[in-house]
Amino acid sequence: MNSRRQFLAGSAAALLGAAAVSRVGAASLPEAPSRDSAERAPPLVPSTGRPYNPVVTLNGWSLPWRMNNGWKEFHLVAEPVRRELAPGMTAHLWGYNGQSPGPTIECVEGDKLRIFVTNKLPEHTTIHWHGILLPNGMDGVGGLTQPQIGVGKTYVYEFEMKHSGTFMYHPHADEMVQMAMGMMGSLIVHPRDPKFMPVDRDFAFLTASYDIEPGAHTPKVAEMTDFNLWTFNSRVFPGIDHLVVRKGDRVRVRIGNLTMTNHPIHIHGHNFTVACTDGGWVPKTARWPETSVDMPVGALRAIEFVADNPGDWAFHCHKSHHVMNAMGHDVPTMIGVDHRGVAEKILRLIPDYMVMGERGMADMGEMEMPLPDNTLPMMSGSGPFGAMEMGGMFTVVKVREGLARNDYRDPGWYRHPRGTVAYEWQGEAPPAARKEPAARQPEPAFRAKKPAGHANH
Ligand SMILES: [Cu+2]
Repeated sequence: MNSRRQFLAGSAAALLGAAAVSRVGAASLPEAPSRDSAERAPPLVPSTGRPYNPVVTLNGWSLPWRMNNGWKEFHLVAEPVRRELAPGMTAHLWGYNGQSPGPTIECVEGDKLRIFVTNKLPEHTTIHWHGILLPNGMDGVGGLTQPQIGVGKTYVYEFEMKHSGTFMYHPHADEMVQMAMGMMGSLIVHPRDPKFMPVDRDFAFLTASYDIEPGAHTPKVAEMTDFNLWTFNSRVFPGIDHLVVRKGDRVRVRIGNLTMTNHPIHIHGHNFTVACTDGGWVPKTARWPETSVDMPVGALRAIEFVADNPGDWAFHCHKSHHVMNAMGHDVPTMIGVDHRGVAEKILRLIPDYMVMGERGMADMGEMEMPLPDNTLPMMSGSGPFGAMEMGGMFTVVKVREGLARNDYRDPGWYRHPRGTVAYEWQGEAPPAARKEPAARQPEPAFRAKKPAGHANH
């Protein structure tokens, strides 16, 4: 864990950070803690203000604040950052306080918030507080509700949190560019009564998509549809934190979608209900069981389930091209094509050439194809049974018995009880059950009149 201002997330200092009061006085800017690592910080337990059960931000952290005469003061710095998408690939993005996404802001219903926003980008920006009911002039729409925050300037947003729930923040200035560059963060408002909608573990992340050429670092900001990296909190499998939960825990996962398409997020081994949207809590009588939730663009959903089924459960977007990393996808389907003869000829010209796809594309999960620097294999990651052939929006919910209450450490792979894993049939292969095909009838002659020139039409 690194920082520019000796902010040691994960240490006792980080926990005290929430209580840190400016030494310079009330008129000064609050500290703007910063991180340059994609490592998940432990939940930020509040030591000032109203109590709440903090969230765990996948590959992220929560922003410490200071109390100032009844106001909770945060300081966000919009700036260029470097984000490791997974080991082996770093992107040059724009974000907040050293990372993209920016730190999660956590507060409590009834809190008075004062958020300082300093702009260290090369162009103007604003911040919109998505889903929050607030005075119009605090809504952060550049040109409509406020002037743009110029380069080097600091603006102050002040509003009272009137409702609890699951929200996010992002710019409303040069939006296409600034969101394509990764400017976003989660905004969690805890209920004033900690016994309202309680859960044992509460995770949060945002989806983001990027179009970064293999070997490049900076996303193509004018891309509208053809993204090649699909991320949870600007990380791709196998770089995304696992969700470690204790058997029997009630678990909430808060998801926000800031990509340009929808994501059906799917869990294995459990079913869940949608407990909250960015419009508020869903009454219990209005919930129904699901195993996938379709995440609309520009929306948030908090799903909840009881983790009653021990194991390593896939948790992923169900669009199969969103569980892949960067690849060219104008690839012809080669299944069933024998192109060995061709490959030999090509190999004489291009020594690294690989024949792909004649039996499907699963081989790519294991292939060591030479890649340019700073890119990731299309599918990667290995599990206890071999290559997992995944990328993008894929991670694992690890349900284990007897974990300590605040233990989020990786427990390793699940050890299946004897006799509970799919196994290979060792007996005789059954005889082919197919009947002899009936004698083929001669096909009727097909006559087509082909145009032989342009003379006749
Ligand atoms: Cu998706």
